[in-house]
Amino acid sequence: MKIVVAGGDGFCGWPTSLYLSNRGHEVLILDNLSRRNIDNELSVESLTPIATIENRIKAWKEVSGNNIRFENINVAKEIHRLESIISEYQPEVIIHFAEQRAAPYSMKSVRHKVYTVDNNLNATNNILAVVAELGLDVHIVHLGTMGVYGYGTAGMAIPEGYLNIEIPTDSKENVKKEILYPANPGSIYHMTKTQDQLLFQFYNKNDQIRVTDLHQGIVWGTQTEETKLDPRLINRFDYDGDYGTVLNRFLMQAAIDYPLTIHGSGGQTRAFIHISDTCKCIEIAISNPPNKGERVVIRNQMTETHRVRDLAKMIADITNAKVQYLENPRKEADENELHVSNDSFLALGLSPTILEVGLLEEVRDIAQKYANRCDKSKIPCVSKW
Ligand code: USQ
Repeated sequence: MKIVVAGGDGFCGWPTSLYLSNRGHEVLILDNLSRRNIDNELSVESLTPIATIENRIKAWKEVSGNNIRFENINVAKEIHRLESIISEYQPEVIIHFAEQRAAPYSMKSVRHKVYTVDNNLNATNNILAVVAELGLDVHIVHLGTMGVYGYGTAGMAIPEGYLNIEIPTDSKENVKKEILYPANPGSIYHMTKTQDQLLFQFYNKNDQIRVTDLHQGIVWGTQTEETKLDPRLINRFDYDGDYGTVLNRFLMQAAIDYPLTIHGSGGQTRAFIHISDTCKCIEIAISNPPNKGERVVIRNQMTETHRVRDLAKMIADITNAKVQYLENPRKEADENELHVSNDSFLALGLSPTILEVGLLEEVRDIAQKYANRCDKSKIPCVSKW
């Protein structure tokens, strides 16, 4: 298939691009390298040394014989260029990763809030508007987040996007309706993904655009089968207080003898998925598109749930790391239950990478190997809300 990967230089976008290219798809990456620029802004670097996008693509050609095309474009701003690229390329699928993805970064200041809203919503709207304008029958696959739901429980597993409700009417008869599961974002970043859902609903209704929205949990791990093939293909690993996510941060902290940074009581329960499973889920989503006229398909892209303090214990048990309980910099529930339905990917054949199995390899092959590149001053979470 001809596939556009918007945001194909990022943590999820790069391994997904390689995975799809390896399976015979024709891949065009659209990216303005914003993640690399934000690293410069924050004076941090990926723990793993990542090659330039040009060298990544060159290495991939050498290793696999496959071409990946790259266009340096800001899809949130360059609407006319986006339209001409899509019109010329005629993709069958557009995978949309082109959003600012860190909650702490989105909450740093007014400027960061404005940037995140501006970038994320315009990127989504531009892609949808261009596909509608060109009248192409493209399947748009979007990386959303579990955070659109909040992390509470209403005594049921969080469904895959939709909730069946009954509304008492004026005539006393109950009317059955299906609505989007109520949004409950915890940061400006998560808020943009809840707004994305409405953009998808609108364009789906108005222009019959086929959309799959993937509500992904926290990704852990670094490498996939493809990124392991050459050092220049290595994926990024964020450990800093803004972009590092909890499990990868703990793994790196354990590798450098830095007490694991648990926010609050560590009773926060979150959903997790390994980066290899992200790629598999995207492939499954592409192979199972909605039909023309069908409502937006929403799938929960996660494989396990864990409490933060249990993760810390799991890592401490295998590495002898110490833990520290810090004042929580975020406004979030100290303790929560989380029960999520992920039936759709399991039914379509996903066989999850189990956390307990992959952790040790991750500590040994990534965190310990590149520990000398860590700048400890960048570990604390300084963004507070
Ligand atoms: N946390 C700690 N210690 C740390 C870092 C985080 O206890 O050193 C806690 C946080 O307070 C929070 C939880 O771990 O309770 C998760 O934080 P996180 O930074 O790993 O994840 P989050 O901010 O939720 O965002 C990440 C990705 C985002 C994705 C989201 C999926 O950055 O792109 O959408 O995970 S989800 O969390 O399911 O909404």
